[in-house]
Amino acid sequence: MNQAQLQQMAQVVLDQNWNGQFTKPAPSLYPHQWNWDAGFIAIGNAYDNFGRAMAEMRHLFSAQWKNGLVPQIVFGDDPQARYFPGPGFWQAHRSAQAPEHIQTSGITMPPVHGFVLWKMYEVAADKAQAKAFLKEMYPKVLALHRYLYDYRDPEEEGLVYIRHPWEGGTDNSPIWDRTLSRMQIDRDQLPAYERKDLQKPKAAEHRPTQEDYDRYVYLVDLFRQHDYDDQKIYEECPFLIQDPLFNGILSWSNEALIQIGSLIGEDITEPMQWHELTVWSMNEKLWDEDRGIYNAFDLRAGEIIPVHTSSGLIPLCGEVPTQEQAEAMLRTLESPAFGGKDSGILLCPTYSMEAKDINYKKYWRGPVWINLNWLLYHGLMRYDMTEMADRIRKHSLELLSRHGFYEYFDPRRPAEGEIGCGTDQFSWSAALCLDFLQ
Ligand code: 2M8
Repeated sequence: MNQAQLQQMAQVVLDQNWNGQFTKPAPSLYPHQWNWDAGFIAIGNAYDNFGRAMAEMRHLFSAQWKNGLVPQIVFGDDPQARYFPGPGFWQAHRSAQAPEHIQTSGITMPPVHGFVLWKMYEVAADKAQAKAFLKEMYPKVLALHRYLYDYRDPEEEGLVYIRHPWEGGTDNSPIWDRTLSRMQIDRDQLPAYERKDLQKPKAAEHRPTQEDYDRYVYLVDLFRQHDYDDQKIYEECPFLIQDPLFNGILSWSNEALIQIGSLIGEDITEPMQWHELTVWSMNEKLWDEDRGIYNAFDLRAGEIIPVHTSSGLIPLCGEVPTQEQAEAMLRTLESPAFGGKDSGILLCPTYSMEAKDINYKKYWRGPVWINLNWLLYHGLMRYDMTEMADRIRKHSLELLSRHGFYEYFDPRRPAEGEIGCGTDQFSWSAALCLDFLQ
């Protein structure tokens, strides 16, 4: 398939998943609007459909909570949509902070919006229109970051915690295993629920387990019992993790807020302070000198989580590491753990291949994801590591053009069984393909 054909097919996926108000991540598995998906999708649309990219972001932020939180899911009103947990389970209206006019979940997601807006501005054909859009959005993104630093960084370290695996975006990442396994769940006490994500034949094999879902549900139940009060949740929640992917993305967006604020003549004192502190703290607390990667930290247990997933390489995109640290990260990427040097593996597996429990087909426990490849690509480019960056871009395009716009991919060559996994017609795979093709 040539580039023009691939581009056209990616556009078709985005057109088909657009419902007039927002883009569904996938037609049946994810029928509402998701937070970081919306950001990646807006980047893809910014080239040829800037109006739709703006509408996507406006729809997401129309559901921003009064305290600044931007929800993980904004629910659409399609009566056919089948997804668990839906708005009735979340009961976000228990919080006085939730918006009244639209239904949302009660947690957030990686804060991609700052760099998404900056990227949209960079590629915009009509700079005056894009600048006006930045003016409109800047205070909203600033309010989101303020929420994160005010409510999710209790020790004022500059490191934001997530309180649910869904907030991290990497739902069943091995990073969460130990913390989740410490949670003793009494199934009789758990609210009754029915998963809707197991329709496809391989879904049970590829998606998170029942034990995972019990814990996801337990946490949502805890949040709603506390009416989504951040302080009470902080006191009681068994899952409080400072994740390098989340904080790396936050750093990139802090930096973008500084750029946007300077361009539109706003006060940038806050993002400058946030940026400096977060970068410093990530290097002080999360950097693993021996292994050339960033770790996560379990705030509840008070310990480092020394589990190596590609999340620990994402801080490259926010220019968190020094040049020297970045070189160590490149060596990590080239090592047998991530297979970056001619190992026949298509980059980049999401979990260290040296881990005994890597599973190349199981969601966030091994497969390649296009959004993480895209973040890594940009991170490597910032350090002029063009060879590895190009390899990641080429591998991404190879997977997409040969196998289609799947949700995630088995990186092995030859792979056993199917290479494209999860849902097809996946919006961010299509959107970031468009960006990779520019
Ligand atoms: C996946 O997560 C949702 C819950 O948020 C799910 O499994 O139902 C993750 O891959 C997440 O990162 C993504 O934003 C979402 C929609 O694509 O699906």
